[in-house]
Amino acid sequence: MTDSAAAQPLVSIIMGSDSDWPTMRAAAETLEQLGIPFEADVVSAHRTPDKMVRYARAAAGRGIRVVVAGAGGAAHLPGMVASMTTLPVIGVPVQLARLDGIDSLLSIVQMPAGIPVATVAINGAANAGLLAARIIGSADPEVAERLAAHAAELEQLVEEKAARLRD
Ligand code: RP5
Repeated sequence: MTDSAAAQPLVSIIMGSDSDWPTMRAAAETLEQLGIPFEADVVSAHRTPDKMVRYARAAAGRGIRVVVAGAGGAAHLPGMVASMTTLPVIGVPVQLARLDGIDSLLSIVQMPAGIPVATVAINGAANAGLLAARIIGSADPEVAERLAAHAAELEQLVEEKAARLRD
């Protein structure tokens, strides 16, 4: 679907349908802000199962360090990908029109012991991007510095809003 610049992507953002992109783009925007190269693609556990298997098995060998996988409804993509790679997989439950995303959340969060998926909140793609950045940042001091600066900006923003409230 898209690549950030020409650099080797470190994070793979995949989703079950292009209809997930309005939600998942927050992960891409977060990584872009933090200067972390990523790729994004549609990979469906149900509609393109062969592609999913190829993608999951090849990801680590291509230099991907973290997979962010979003899906809605019967959201099997994050768990299936996690079963075919040792890379960390972050699952994003995408909210659909029916069931408020509870179905997506429960499909992703209740993994059997042995195959972990780090599940973020329903539509929590921005936090998925940040979590992926933290994983990269644990071995990359420059990324860790950018994350610290981001947290400081957030703190300042909260204080500015609080000050306006007090005025
Ligand atoms: C899931 O089915 C996708 O992740 C998406 O959230 C949902 C609906 O897909 P579309 O019918 O909009 O393509 O596999």
